[in-house]
Amino acid sequence: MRSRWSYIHVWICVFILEAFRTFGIPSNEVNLLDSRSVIGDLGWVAYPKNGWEEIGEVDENYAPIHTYQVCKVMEHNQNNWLQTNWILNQGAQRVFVELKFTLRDCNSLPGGLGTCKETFNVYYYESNDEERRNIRESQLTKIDTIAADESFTELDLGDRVLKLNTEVRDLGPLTKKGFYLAFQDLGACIALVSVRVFYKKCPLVVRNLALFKDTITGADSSQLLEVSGTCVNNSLADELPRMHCSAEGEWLVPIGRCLCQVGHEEVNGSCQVCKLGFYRSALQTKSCSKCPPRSFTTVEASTSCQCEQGYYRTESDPTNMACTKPPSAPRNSISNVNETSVFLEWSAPEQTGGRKDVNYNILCRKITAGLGQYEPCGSHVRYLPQQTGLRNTSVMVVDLLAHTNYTFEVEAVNGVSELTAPLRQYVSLNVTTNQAAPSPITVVKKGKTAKNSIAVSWQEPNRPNGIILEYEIKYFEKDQETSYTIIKSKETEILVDGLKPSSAYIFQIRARTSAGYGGFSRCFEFETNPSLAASSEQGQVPIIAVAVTVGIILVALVTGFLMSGRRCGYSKAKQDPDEEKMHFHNGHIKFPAVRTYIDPHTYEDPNQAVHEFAKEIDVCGITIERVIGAGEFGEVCSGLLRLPGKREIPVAIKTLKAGYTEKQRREFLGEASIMGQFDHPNIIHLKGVVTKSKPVMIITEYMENGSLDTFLKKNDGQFTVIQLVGMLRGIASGMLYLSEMGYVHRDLAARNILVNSNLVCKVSDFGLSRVLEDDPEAAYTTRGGKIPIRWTAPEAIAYRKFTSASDVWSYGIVMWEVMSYGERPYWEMSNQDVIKAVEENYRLPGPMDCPTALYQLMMDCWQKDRNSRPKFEEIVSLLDKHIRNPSSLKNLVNPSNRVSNLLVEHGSPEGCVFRSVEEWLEAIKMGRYTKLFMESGFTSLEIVTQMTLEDLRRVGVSLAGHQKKILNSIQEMRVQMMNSTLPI
Ligand code: ACK
Repeated sequence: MRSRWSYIHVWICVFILEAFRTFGIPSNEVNLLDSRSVIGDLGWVAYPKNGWEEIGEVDENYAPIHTYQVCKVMEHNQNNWLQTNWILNQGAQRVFVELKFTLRDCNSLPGGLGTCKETFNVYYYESNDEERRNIRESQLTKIDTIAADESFTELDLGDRVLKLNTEVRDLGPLTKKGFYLAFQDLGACIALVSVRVFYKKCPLVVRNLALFKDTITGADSSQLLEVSGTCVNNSLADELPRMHCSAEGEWLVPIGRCLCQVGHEEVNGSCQVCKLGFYRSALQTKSCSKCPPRSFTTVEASTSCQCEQGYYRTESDPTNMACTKPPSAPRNSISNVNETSVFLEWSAPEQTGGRKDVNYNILCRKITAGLGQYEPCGSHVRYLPQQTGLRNTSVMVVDLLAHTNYTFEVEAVNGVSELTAPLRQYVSLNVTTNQAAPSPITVVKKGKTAKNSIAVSWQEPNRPNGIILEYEIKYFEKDQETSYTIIKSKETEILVDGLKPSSAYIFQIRARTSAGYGGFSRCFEFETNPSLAASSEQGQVPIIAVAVTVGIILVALVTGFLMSGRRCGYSKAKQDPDEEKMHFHNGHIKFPAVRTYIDPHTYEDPNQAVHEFAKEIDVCGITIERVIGAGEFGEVCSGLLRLPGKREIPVAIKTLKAGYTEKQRREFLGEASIMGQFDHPNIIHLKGVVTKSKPVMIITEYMENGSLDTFLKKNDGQFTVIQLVGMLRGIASGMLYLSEMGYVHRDLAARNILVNSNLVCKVSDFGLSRVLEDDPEAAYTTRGGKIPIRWTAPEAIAYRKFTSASDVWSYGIVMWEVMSYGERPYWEMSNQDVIKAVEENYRLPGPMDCPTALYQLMMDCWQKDRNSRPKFEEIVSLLDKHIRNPSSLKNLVNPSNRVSNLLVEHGSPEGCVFRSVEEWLEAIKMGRYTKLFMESGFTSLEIVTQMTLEDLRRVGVSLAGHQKKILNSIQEMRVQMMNSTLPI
């Protein structure tokens, strides 16, 4: 037997050494026993003693290798037991037993051994403590019968083929602290090379920022243990993190997650602080972000960034938004006064502070006449659409008091304005309301009524807009409207007599202030009492008598009135000092203009004229600050003027240079004599003159933005159309005033308009001689006069016919200058060419982006026939309409029709019989060229009429016959257009 075993033994030793060089175990397995790693005696118990035996081998490091073998294949009834030590299960309920063994193939044994087995059994026995006693077989629980996958033969030994078997079995659920294993051999030839007992765990892991501890797998082989994780440092649970530990020691199905706290970000499974200059404010964001512009952090782990000084963030601003600041003040504010309404418009501030929520508030204050004190405007003033929180850059303020000075502050605010120191960013506008007629009377009552009379009373209008000078009571018998009577009264009641009994009369009443009449009230119908039968006949006599008497008086008065030279179209009959009575038959009321301009030439002594119209200013009140330009007679300076008892105001100071002649002095001061007669918000205002000391000076209001032409060039493209129209409206209003005063300017041009800080334009340059010595644009005409050709109407150039109508022509040129931001009219054409072109009915083309309506107005101003040109009154009212209805300015001069730097014929192309290039080409049987014309940009007849032979060649019309035909037709078209637009 010994000899039989010996060859097995030899093999095992070799094999063990080979097979055991390495062992390392997977991370999810925890050994409870590994026979290979036990240093000393294994101490397992074999029973019977001659069954299993331990072979004491050592590996190359002389560490013992514990191998048990048994090979009782030759003997019957084998039952050899090998029992391990008590193995603590360390809390595992399910453990694995890994057996490495070799097994001899029974067939390979010589002699065909009938008792030879090729399996062995494995059992276990649970106990809570180490019971050092033999365990009875009946107490054991069988784990399995183990067979070899590979058994070896004798031949294998020669080849040293390694046929080590590894079998793993699991046992459980374990309920006690530990257990024993027992191996039963029933007659096999086995070498149990190693026994490893282990349990499985799901190893500690950090998943989704949650830490899952080492977890021993469950007792059941298919059990999934749900395990809760704990959030790693500086993180918190979004949803309680959980995972499932499988029986195989694998983490499965993660649920929920942890997120880094704000101020931290996830880096390689842990939460790290945001560095300086970075922040994380929300759990939803993944990582720390750089501080937005204008903000910073002072500590790590910041959840937000602090704004730099002067910059702010509102509570609703997202943390990733740059810090912002309040806007700067609105710019380019303008006002347009219409009686007691003011239209205010401004441009958005230069700096919005980095925000899009800029809006505007209007502060209105009334300046108390005489005292110069401010008081709130009161609740009767209405703002359209509203007073505060305006998103658009304009507002209409209505129901102001007439003839009152107001100051409006337009304040720009944005979301952070409230957070800043109380520093308001605003632009202010001073406005003086005009005259406004009283509002209509709404309450009219009937008083005592008799058969021939009705007492009527009424209430003052809601908005008198001034002192009511009188009331006008219009009445007529019902259905006899064309024949009515008007009575004037200073009281709010009147007894109307001379009426027919039992008759219905219609009454309408209106109030008059210095601004004129307000609208009539609605019609009120009152009836006289019936006459008593007895007295009715007699009653006729006095009525007729009264009527005849009144008729005679009326005739006399009408005659007298007309002879007295008053041109009112009505007659009046005085009843008492406070009442006038007038009868009308389809009459009109007309009020003549009050003042006219007086030519200083009419004064023998021009000095007298100066002192009549201009105030002498004490030179001590004037501080000259700097020279702002050069005038014809000397320097123009800016400075300050302090008049006694008044606050200092900025002024412009025109000086008369030393060494002047008396004529020059007269002419210089002549301008003041003219200017001093004007008082209008769109005419430069004369403050006074200094004649008593030298240098002689003319002091006017200071216009911050200087002359209009330079100002527009400097701000090319900066204004809205409404702002430009506002400027033009101002100029037209100033010109209307001058024309009503009977003053013809003769040199109206953008260079002679001054602009203040509120974009209010004022007409200036009122030369006395009007020979225009001071205008560099003025050129001598053939008739000797010096005239600014480009701005002057043809009749004024030709025969010096200067009228308000010629001023209207110049106004058209100013419109063109304004809409083209200060471009030079007719560009570099010579004066002679301009005169010729205008004579030939050519006109300036519409400026770029100019509303068609405005270009049409310019063209109207350039009508050859001066009587066909619009009057300034019409121009003002047309511009007002456009301001009130800006959509009327939406239509722009068609850019394809606009021929830059090319004059257009007046009235074209409406006079043309053709409506399109296509139609025209078809008509002359040249339709084949339509496409070529279009592609070359000759898309409108207006452009086509400018075409030359060269243009035709470029378009691609190469046949001489076709060129001739087209050119002839163009020529015809030109003539047609001219004829259809030439004034009759
Ligand atoms: O275009 P400007 O700056 O505006 O240069 C000319 C210059 O003086 C010579 O006329 C300026 N100027 C004239 N009157 C005034 C004024 N009332 N306010 C401000 N500037 C003025 C003009």
